[in-house]
Amino acid sequence: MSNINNQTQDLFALDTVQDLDNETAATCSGGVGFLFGPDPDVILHKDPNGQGQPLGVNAATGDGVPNIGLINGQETTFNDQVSSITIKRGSWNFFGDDNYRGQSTGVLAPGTYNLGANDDAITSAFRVAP
Ligand SMILES: [Ca+2]
Repeated sequence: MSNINNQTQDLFALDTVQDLDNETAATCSGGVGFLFGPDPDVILHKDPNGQGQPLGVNAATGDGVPNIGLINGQETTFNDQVSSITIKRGSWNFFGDDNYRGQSTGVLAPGTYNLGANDDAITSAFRVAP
């Protein structure tokens, strides 16, 4: 009888783990970057000057999002559509191809940037420094 009760409690513990928010889950899994978090480190915008549809990005230093057009196997509408970037935390580099390849913006500190030559080209984002 007590064994059955213990098993029930373990199942509830698993449910609690699944309820962790994305940021906590990312931290637990080694800091994998993610999109759509509630407190983004970076906001990608579809229009210049921090305007247009936003996409929140989070990642630990030394990590990033290898393809902003794909998250959990689902397509977003942001690949090659970003025109400005607001960095709230950290120093970041943005790349024209997936997996941090191709033409890059160079390392950017917190602030809002219009992408200019990289307009509608960004595909991946990497956090270089805290
Ligand atoms: Ca691209």
